[in-house]
Amino acid sequence: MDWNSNLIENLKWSSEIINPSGKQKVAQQIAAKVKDGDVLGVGSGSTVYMALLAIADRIKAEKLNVLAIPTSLEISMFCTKLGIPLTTLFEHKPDWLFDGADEVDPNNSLIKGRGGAMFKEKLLIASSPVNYIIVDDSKIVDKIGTNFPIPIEVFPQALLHVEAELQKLGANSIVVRPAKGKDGPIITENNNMVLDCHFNEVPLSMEKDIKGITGVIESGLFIGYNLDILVASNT
Ligand code: ABF
Repeated sequence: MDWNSNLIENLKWSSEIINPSGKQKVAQQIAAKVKDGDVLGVGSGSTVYMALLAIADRIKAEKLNVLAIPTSLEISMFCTKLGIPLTTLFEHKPDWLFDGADEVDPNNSLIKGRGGAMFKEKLLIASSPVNYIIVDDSKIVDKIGTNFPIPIEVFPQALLHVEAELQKLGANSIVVRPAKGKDGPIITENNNMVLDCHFNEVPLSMEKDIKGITGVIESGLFIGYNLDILVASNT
């Protein structure tokens, strides 16, 4: 017997309401790249939602066989709502991936992780041969770390140890990310906490230095990955 999926179908998603035209154009470009038989890595963010809507239209109209590997539970539910079948990294390797970002510098270094899903996002980017990152012009910066802190997912018992080690790396502000709308810290899908950190400088070695701290699961720094940046212009 099939599950009654009304619960998921009735969920509302902000991207269905907010639909700026620049992002919409890039979402259509992403959807146009989909080929029958593709396994897609699906990141998070508003343009990702729009691209999924456009991809779902193509799947229906052209009866395409496409599988999605999602980076979060939220994206899994959105794919399910749209009728896009899911798979996992156990079963498939992505053919290509699309995702958003919070900052991009001229070397294509990124800060990601506003949604706290950077561990899975990085795992998918590392597993995928082609990665499209969709940003609007407000995300383009000369130096990453300008507007956004670097998010770091931390095993909770390691919090104080990681804080001390981050200070040694030059962190000048470290904040435990609070839960939305309630007391206490945000808890990731992996049952960890997120530290949002500012550094005066972010050298090329910083991603590896942070990852080298025992207790760090992953950071939202992406340096030296194979990325194609697609800019959705706001003008
Ligand atoms: C995910 O969504 C995160 O890594 C990033 O923080 C955020 C970007 O969302 P949007 O494109 O809506 O700004 O990609």
